[in-house]
Amino acid sequence: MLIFLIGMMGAGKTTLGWQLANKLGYSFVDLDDFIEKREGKSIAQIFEQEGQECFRELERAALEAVVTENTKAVISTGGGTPCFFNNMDFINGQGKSIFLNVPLSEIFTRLSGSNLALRPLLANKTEEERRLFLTNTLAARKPCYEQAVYTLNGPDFTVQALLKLLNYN
Ligand code: SKM
Repeated sequence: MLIFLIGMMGAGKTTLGWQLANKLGYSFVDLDDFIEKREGKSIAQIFEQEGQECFRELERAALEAVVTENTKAVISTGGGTPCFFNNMDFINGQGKSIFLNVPLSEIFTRLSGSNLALRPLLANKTEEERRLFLTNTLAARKPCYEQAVYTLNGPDFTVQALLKLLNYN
């Protein structure tokens, strides 16, 4: 069984994915970390040196590799992963997808307190530009995220709520 967590940056995919994997005794894969290890570069370096288009190709290839290498895993995808190529269909063909739906205001607050240098799409933007970017990006991505099999409404999530959703208890 493969379980994919999807949603915007700042939704909590990595933290919750790790907790869920631990609880289930599954492997945990953070797709951004996987890409960084595979390429030997940070996500920020890939964006800077090769551009977003190249990153999206590496991301798709990484998604396929993770699916090939794992049978029981919780996979926290990157914020944009489901919205490029046919990645969302691919994800839904491989396992159970869960959209972590967090209100934009909360995402904005969380990301403002994070290290923006690690988030190339937000780095070098003013607060106003970040707000506009996140507003537009969430609006554009939502129809894609909503193709997930399950949606969990935040801002905060518990492993128990996830397990219940997945019918594991
Ligand atoms: O995959 C990384 C990368 O910074 C792009 C991204 C996005 O498009 O929302 C989110 C991150 O997880």
